[in-house]
Amino acid sequence: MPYQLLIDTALPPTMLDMLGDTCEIHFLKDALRDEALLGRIDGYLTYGHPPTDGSLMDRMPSLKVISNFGVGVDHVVLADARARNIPVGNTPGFVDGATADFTFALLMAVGRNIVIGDHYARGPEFTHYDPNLWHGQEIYGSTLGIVGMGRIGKVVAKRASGFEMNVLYHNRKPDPQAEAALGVRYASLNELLQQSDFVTLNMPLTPETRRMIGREQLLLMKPTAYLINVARGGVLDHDALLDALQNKWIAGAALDVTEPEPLPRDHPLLKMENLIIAPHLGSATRQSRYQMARRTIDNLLAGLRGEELPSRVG
Ligand code: 8YV
Repeated sequence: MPYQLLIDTALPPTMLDMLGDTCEIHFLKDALRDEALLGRIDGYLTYGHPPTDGSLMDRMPSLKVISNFGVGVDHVVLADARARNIPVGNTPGFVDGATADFTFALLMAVGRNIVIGDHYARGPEFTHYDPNLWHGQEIYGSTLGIVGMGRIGKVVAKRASGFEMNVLYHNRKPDPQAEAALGVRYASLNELLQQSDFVTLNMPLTPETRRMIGREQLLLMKPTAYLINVARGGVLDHDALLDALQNKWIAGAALDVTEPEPLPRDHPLLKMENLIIAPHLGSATRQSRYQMARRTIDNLLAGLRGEELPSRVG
């Protein structure tokens, strides 16, 4: 008898191959209208960040495991899963390099006007080379402030050393090992915001980090500085960011994540020229996606068999 598996979004062929004939797959949107089906679900693979709390878990009394594709599980109420003895798996370690690379891709793109320059170079206004245009912020030798010195933050710091950047970081508490290994310096959030040419947000979304960067924090940044968010949209107040970009409190921003995601198509942020936005591509490489898929399926199958999950987050 195959296991009954719930998914929220269609899985790619690689993941279907990994599952083989172990599971019969059902879509969340159908199961939500069919209590009998929900009652038979053994495993839930969260692929597209579906909000998952105790009220949904209670409708799945046979649920043995929730396996999340990705490391961030802010969309799953872990306390509710714990209270119901449902293990939750995630994919730590498989997104770090790709997400740090993408942090740098956004940092360089926004600091060196790559997107706006691309539009200009394709448009009718580009009639002759003009050295007066698109002066960016030097990356080499500038100060990078990393908010969140976890796995991804540390890889960002390694990338920064290649650019001979001066790196400040802010974390819940100082990390002397990271300081020794990476040559980074702990700073209060305010000091980091005041001194950095680039601020990258690399922390998880938790009740403590929700809206950690708002009006007060953006006003502390240099008018020549850039903000990069590859964490979760919820760590940043988007209304405050709009004010910051419109009133030139900062030079620009680059977002890989937003809240909501996507932003409504008529959201005023989408009209800002000093903003670059990407559709949550931080870990979107063939290599990372494959490894994330492997760990997601391994967590799922272990949970279905009542075994310890290779990566259990809650
Ligand atoms: C993933 C991410 O692409 O791992 C995470 O937490 O944010 C991304 O790298 C995403 O979660 C998968 O849907």
